[in-house]
Amino acid sequence: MKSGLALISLAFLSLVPSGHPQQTADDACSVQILVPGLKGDTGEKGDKGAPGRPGRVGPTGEKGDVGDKGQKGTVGRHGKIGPIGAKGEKGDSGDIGPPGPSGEPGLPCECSQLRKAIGEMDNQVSQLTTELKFIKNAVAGVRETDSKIYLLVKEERTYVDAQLSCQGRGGTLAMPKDEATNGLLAAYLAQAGLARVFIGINDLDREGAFVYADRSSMQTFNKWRGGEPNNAYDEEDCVEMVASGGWNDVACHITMHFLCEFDKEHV
Ligand SMILES: [Ca+2]
Ligand SMILES: [Ca+2]
Repeated sequence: MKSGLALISLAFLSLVPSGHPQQTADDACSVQILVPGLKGDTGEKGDKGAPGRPGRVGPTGEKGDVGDKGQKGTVGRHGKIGPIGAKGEKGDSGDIGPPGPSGEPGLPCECSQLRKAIGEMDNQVSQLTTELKFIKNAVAGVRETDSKIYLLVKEERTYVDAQLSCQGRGGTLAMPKDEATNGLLAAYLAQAGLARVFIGINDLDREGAFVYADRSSMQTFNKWRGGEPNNAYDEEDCVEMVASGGWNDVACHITMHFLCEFDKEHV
């Protein structure tokens, strides 16, 4: 091919004689055909190229042989404190030490006198307790529970005057609120030989709605006698206790003895 494309200038070869060194004006009008020249000499070696990209990770190799034993390490940190051990057995007693120095002389002891005084006071307290009990039960004739003291007043009073009398003494008409207290008062009444006394219960505010003298409402406990309260003659708004301990509504204007009640906390 290249040989086929050899530079040929037909007109130039035929019209320009050889040895004519100068181109004429006619050269500008000549037809030129360019063809590749012969292969040149080998060039110089180029500069070293940039490093290529890392290749892909190869497959896992086979397990190698066991290596040699390493060197001994340094001492480790102290471990945690362990649990407290069981108590050991008691050891033998030590030898007796030498006697200590003598103390300073003490004051003359008055213990025997103090003991004697305390003993006398104990006797006095005991005697006073006995006397107080005698006065309360035999002279004043009171009865008591853990929290209350009861006094039977042998004076004839209407219900209202009886309540005022009890209040004047620092208490109120007796308000039995449980079986034990009611029984204590019944025995008190029977021992005194009385048939009936006023106690602190009434329906003065609202007919049929009996409340205690301190206006507290009746709870589950009551000791009404059979058929009572009957509000007889439409005038029974106060309450008496009879010797058996039973209750009965009666007229407030009649007079009879009465039972007072006192709080031990306020005595
Ligand atoms: Ca009534
Ligand atoms: Ca009645």
